[in-house]
Amino acid sequence: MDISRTHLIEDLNSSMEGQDVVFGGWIVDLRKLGKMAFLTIRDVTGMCQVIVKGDSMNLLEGLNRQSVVRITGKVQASKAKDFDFEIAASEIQILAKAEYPLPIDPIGRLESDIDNRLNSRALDMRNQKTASIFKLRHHVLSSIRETLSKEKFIEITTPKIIGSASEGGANLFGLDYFGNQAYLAQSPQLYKEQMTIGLERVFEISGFYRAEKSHTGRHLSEFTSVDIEAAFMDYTDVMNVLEKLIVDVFRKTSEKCKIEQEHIGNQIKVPDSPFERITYSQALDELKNDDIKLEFGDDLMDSHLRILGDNHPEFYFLTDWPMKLKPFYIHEKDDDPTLSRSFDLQHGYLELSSGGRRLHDPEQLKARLKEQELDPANFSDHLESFGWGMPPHSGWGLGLDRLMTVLIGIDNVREVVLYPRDPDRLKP
Ligand code: AMO
Repeated sequence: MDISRTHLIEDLNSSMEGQDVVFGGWIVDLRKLGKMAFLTIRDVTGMCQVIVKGDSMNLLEGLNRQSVVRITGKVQASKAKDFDFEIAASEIQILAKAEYPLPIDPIGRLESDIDNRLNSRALDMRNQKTASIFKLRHHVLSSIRETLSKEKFIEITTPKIIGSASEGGANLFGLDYFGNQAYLAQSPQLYKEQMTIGLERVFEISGFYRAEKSHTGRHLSEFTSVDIEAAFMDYTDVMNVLEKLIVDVFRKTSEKCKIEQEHIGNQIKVPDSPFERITYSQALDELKNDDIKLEFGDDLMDSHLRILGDNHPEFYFLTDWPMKLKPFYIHEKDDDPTLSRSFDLQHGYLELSSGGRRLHDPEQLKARLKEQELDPANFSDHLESFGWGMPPHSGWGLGLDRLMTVLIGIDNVREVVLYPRDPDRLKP
């Protein structure tokens, strides 16, 4: 059976009147009016109206919406208010029937809650709003790759099954690896640092795993991280790369994705740059004005970030955190060793990224591991590479799913992930 198409729906237009076309898609609407019927057909590029008369009417008996059809017909002018042309069908092939009723209404006329939509996720992709979220995600990924490639970063893929913890012991999923203990990677931290030895500037976009029992709109057990690492760059240099990457993402999607913005009901606004930069100590002062008294070295909790987020509702960097709050690989400041060359990128209260300058001296790194009660023996492969000429380097990890929620203007990461994994969801 021939299943080919001559056109996608977006290629059809009123100037093609009289032309024969073959296209395929799903029946969104089917209305019979006496001896004729009006079908609305959707493919991934758009929707159009089809008029059916004569013998083909028999085929429509018992045919449900969302069934797959292939239409052969002629383009003609239309009097319908939503379409300026339509297709007069000469042949309708039914390629697959959809069952009735479907678990969710893919058109979105009947609203389904997020759980039902996630349970029938493939069908949810026929909803134009959902499809637009994932088309935007595609454009965000291409923009990120374009920006980083221009800055001479090389895309790498590091292992996701690892033999020892890359970020310390907490929040690791363990698994049995042919009788040995293995883990799912929390981040590419150690590998990306090692790669600066030979490739200098690297990036990775991959799923990573955190065994956090968090039930929030911003935590997932499997999330997509954009990671970079660069030799001969300090933390302020990689902050500049991050800022450029974010501005490029917003600018390119706002220019390229007009229809998607209509479908999601949100106009993408290019953020002002440079982003505001405040230090951890300045943040403590701001909180003091709100009667929140924190000591130097206290971590900023969700409630504190909410207050800071009210003061700084757009993108801003929170820099120079106390060393004691930072992972073992973060470098101290030259003028004050209690402070680190590190930063978080925030959007309001939401943390989007963290990063910093790394220790590149193996002895210092060993000392920091011990300070944090980690056993250097578990990092022997990593430490070995530091003897091979490790350049000074910096990097960051950016939560792609969280960035998508900011771009789209929603507050649940589950909306922007195809099949989210959280403590309550392992299927489908
Ligand atoms: P961190 O642990 O802060 O840093 O993670 C970096 C960014 O990843 C995102 N993220 C998450 N998103 C969704 N669900 C989660 N459970 C989750 N955990 C983290 C956040 C966060 O800001 N190795 C360092 C980065 C570096 O220094 O290069 C790291 O992993 O947006």
